[in-house]
Amino acid sequence: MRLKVDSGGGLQAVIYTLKKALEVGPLKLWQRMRSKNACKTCALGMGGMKGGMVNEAGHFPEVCKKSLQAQAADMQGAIAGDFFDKTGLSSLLQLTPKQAEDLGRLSYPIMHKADATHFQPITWEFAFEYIARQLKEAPTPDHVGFYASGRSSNETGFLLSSFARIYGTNNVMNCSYYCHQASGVALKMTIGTGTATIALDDIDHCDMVFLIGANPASNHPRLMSKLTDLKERGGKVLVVNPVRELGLEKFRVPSKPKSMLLGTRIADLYLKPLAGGDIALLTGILKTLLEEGKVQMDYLRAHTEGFEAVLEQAKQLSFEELTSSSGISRSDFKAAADMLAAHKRVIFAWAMGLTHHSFGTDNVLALANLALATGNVGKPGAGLLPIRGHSNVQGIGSVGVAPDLQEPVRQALEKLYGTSLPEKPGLDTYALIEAAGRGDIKCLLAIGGNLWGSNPDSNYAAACMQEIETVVYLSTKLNPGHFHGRGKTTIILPVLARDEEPEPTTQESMFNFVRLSEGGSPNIQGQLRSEAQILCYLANLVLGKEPVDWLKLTRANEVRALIAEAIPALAGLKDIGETKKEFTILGRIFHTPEFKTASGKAKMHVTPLPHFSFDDDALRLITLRSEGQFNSVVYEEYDLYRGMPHRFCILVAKEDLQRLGIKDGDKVKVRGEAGSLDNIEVIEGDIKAGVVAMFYPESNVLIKANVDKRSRTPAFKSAPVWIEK
Ligand SMILES: Nc1nc2c(c(=O)[nH]1)N[C@H]1C(S)=C(S)[C@@H](COP(=O)(O)OP(=O)(O)OC[C@H]3O[C@@H](n4cnc5c(=O)[nH]c(N)nc54)[C@H](O)[C@@H]3O)O[C@H]1N2
Ligand SMILES: Nc1nc2c(c(=O)[nH]1)N[C@H]1C(S)=C(S)[C@@H](COP(=O)(O)OP(=O)(O)OC[C@H]3O[C@@H](n4cnc5c(=O)[nH]c(N)nc54)[C@H](O)[C@@H]3O)O[C@H]1N2
Ligand SMILES: [Mo]
Repeated sequence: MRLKVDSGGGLQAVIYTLKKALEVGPLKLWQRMRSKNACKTCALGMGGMKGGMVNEAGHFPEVCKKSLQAQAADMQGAIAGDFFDKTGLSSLLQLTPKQAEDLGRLSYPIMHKADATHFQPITWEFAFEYIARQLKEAPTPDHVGFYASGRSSNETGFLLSSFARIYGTNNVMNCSYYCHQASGVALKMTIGTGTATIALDDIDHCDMVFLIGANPASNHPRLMSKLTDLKERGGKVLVVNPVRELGLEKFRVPSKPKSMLLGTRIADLYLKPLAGGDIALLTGILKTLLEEGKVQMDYLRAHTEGFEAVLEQAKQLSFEELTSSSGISRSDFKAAADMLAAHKRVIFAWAMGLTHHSFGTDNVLALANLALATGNVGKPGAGLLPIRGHSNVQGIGSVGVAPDLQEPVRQALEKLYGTSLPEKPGLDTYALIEAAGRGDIKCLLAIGGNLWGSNPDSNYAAACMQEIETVVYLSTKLNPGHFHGRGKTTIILPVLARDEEPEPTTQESMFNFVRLSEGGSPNIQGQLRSEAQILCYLANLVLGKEPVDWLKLTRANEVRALIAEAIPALAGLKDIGETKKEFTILGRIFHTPEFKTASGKAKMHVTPLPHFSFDDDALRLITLRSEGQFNSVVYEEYDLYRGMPHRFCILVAKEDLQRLGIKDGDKVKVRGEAGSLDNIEVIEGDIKAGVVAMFYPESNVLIKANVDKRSRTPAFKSAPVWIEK
């Protein structure tokens, strides 16, 4: 019998917490959890100057199993000094994500050269000189790429962007291209800004949440306490998700006695569309509202542009087309339309279920159209909320870790540094992989993350990365990407985590709130350095004192002064080190319907229904996160929520099992466009027929990169696969 719990959160989260506390020491863990540092996991935002486990509204305790998981992991011991002598590359290549994570903290720099059987420890001095030489000797600056995951601070992000641009390239990219890029693009097209239109506080004033393509029960647990609050005050939640996610049906919030004991019902209406069926579903709801005369025409006329064409499209498409393309019945369109029309303050929240498609930008545009047609953008307690991933993914974007700098920022940087910056557009993340495959990248500097593991088509990604002369990783711990995504030469540098850094740093939450982290002392003994220090030393070796004294920038205050000068929205960073005054970025939260477009009106865009050209036998694969993982880092192999006992399972609907003549527990081969996986265990689950789900990153070997033209984000959620007995 397989273990499965009856609700999200609850006792299993508490037991896990106690177990982890015992492993690393309850007092030590408590002190770390309460330290004045922004939470390390998702971008919901927690901690900072108000102390750990306190949210933006000052509420305590905000308990989350995930933040404990990340914290306890950073408190593991160090990898032994002779580990790499004893363990060759061939063994390192066999490590699973969990095994790599469980090795513990990296505490000394290591290097691997082509054809060597082993990594070997090196000194920092050697590492700096080696990397600096590679940067100086690259044929052109555009032969170098810089990648950052969303964990680094604003200060590190700004240093990275400045260093790369002064060095001479715009090849500065971050994990956002595989994450919420489509949201940023679509929001900018619609309202002129690329982030949430609401503050955390707005969730306390909404009367309905439209939650689409997201699983906060596992990935943003603290959003669940907001949803239980909403339910307790009589509000409604509509969920759109091809998988019936247990925690979105019933959730137990550990810090709320009643919810913990009885569980809180979350979804009032749960619609299960086909993966990739969201545009049809959203248009179906819009068409229903239109027919019932419930579209907010006065709002559209006063505050939007382009609505006529969007409404016309909804009129023209037939309910038959919308039903077959979404997999949702006309009566469910009506149920959703009625719920929307009955509520005055609706928040539309989404995550990867919308962005991870080759039409991800259209998905978000279609959602924004519905939010506007119901008059829900630009008033308190209502609006658009992209549920962001990494704890500071939004912040590093705000400080310019992106290939395209906004023109005013670019000009400000040129003025600040008194030098001209490169004009040639930089590569996005997937373009970098392709360029590497062509032999056009000589050096890659990656700050955190797992670029290989986050890529579609793992074998192709490995082959491309292995063409790079020198790959440099800055990392707290090891992951399989360090070995599969190695270059001809690979250097891995051990870094301090946010709460171990000697200098205070800042982070930005998904609600545009900037917090200060005070740093702390290292959890382990070793030769760890901060990311910022490493960048400054390297810049100093490569560029000398030009055009700034890079060594002076090891002091975070100095970097913040530069950011404040270059980016007016972040002027509050100037003296945050002294005042400790955390702040909300101005001009992004809309409580009135006046937007940052040229006309001040929101722009609506027609979104065509996607066309899938797979053969009839193809199933649509969703690759997702299990309950016990953070991106490519796996903490627990068992997914208690979905009853999936290990990483190599496929969730299949009953109808599909019958059609394919297979049953729960069978071992099958799953074939995708890029590769196949044998011995995959079939799990019967509550998932839309025609759709199957597997865990990321293991399933990335199956998927060919099919990227959205506008956001350049791969279709991680609607890839064709075939099941073979
Ligand atoms: N514990 C934990 N927290 C995390 C992370 C983690 O790995 N672990 N990752 C962080 C990061 S970087 C991110 S980006 C976020 C990710 O947070 P999510 O976006 O919630 O993560 P996914 O597991 O990718 O799940 C997406 C959800 O979308 C649904 N879905 C898939 N395809 C479709 C579709 O076509 N339509 C609709 N409507 N739904 C669909 C899936 O069934 C799943 O429930 O979480 C962040 N927080
Ligand atoms: N098939 C499929 N692929 C996907 C996704 C999917 O849903 N399906 N999701 C995509 C998404 S949303 C994202 S955001 C990307 C994730 O892409 P990335 O952000 O590149 O990957 P992570 O797995 O978050 O990176 C984890 C690694 O970061 C390092 N690390 C952890 N903490 C720190 C730190 O404090 N400092 C430093 N320097 N390093 C640290 C550790 O080595 C750890 O193993 O993957 C994408 N890929
Ligand atoms: Mo993400």
